[in-house]
Amino acid sequence: MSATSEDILNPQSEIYSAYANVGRWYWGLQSVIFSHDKFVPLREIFSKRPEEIREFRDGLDLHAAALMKIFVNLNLQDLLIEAIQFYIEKDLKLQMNFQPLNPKTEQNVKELSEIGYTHLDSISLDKVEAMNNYLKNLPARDWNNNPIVGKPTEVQNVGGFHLKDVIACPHLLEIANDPKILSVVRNYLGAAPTIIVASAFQSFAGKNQARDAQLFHMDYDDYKFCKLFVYLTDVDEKSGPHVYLDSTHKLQVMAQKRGSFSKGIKAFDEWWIMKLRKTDEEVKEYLGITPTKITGKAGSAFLVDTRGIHKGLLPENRDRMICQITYAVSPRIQEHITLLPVSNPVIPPAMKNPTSEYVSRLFINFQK
Ligand SMILES: O=C(O)CCC(=O)C(=O)O
Ligand SMILES: [Fe+2]
Repeated sequence: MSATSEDILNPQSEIYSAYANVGRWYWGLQSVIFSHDKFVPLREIFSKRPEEIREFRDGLDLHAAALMKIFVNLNLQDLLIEAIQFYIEKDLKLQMNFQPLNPKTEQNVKELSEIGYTHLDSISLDKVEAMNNYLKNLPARDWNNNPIVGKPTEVQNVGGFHLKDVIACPHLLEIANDPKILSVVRNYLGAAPTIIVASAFQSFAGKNQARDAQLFHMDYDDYKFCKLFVYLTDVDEKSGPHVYLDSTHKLQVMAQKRGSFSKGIKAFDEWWIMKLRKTDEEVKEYLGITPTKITGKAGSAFLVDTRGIHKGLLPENRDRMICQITYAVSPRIQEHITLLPVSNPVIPPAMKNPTSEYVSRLFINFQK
């Protein structure tokens, strides 16, 4: 259920605080863009003066309109991310503390940059079990918010959970704030990340047709973003692995494919840009890339830049349970929720630090 505007504007509600912070954030970024010559090239796209950002919606609208323009221009993308990091460090003056890279995490960043995904240390089985035990007692929901756990509908192969339940899942936000993972993400994105999505979903086996995100597609969650996936069930080739087309998150790689496509650039764009879902045959014809299936035991964790072409394969023999966290550079808040109090037992004391406070501010109320 969505909140009313009175809820959002009521200072007593937690929803107010998340949205008010997002409004202030957008206002602050505009101030940076308008007060430093270095960021002049961004003003054509981020054209509103700070005083025109009166509430979070003004910021969200401005950024929604800017997304595709920044997406296709790597110079502007880098400059925007620099402005965001400048804003966080120099204006917000947040004392965040991301772990320095070590050889392993440096390799993670390199793989994300070059291939588009990277494997992380597995989550321990006791944590996975606690997460599964928690989730299996909750109703999954379909796109209309109706509970469907264990009984997939005719037209839907995947069931998700309510966001308010997902954020209270044992270990999930703790894993999402793991200092090693945050260090990889921070270094990959180029700015301190904001978690904008926390989700858990079950893909049902035995359906006869792949649907929605089970077909190849790209995500457009933010200017730069990546997703953490954690398998909560064993995933082999037949139980719904995440499937990725290596390096398709790189504009340079796609530009090269586009330029050399036998049927021309126009045909390529109609497929790459305009067609939401892409078939396996098309992938072969347009890109000639063999898909990588990411398999792994329950507890396997990996980061993916899902700006590249990907899907979750329809499971044949066993349901797949997975959870997913999206890290972005801007606070593209997606759903009205009551924030989880930081005093909730699923939040370990070590998370009460300025880094997690920034990263998780759309989901956790650090004042409560
Ligand atoms: O289910 C999967 O493996 C991928 C789902 C997906 O497309 C996404 O989370 O962006
Ligand atoms: Fe996706």
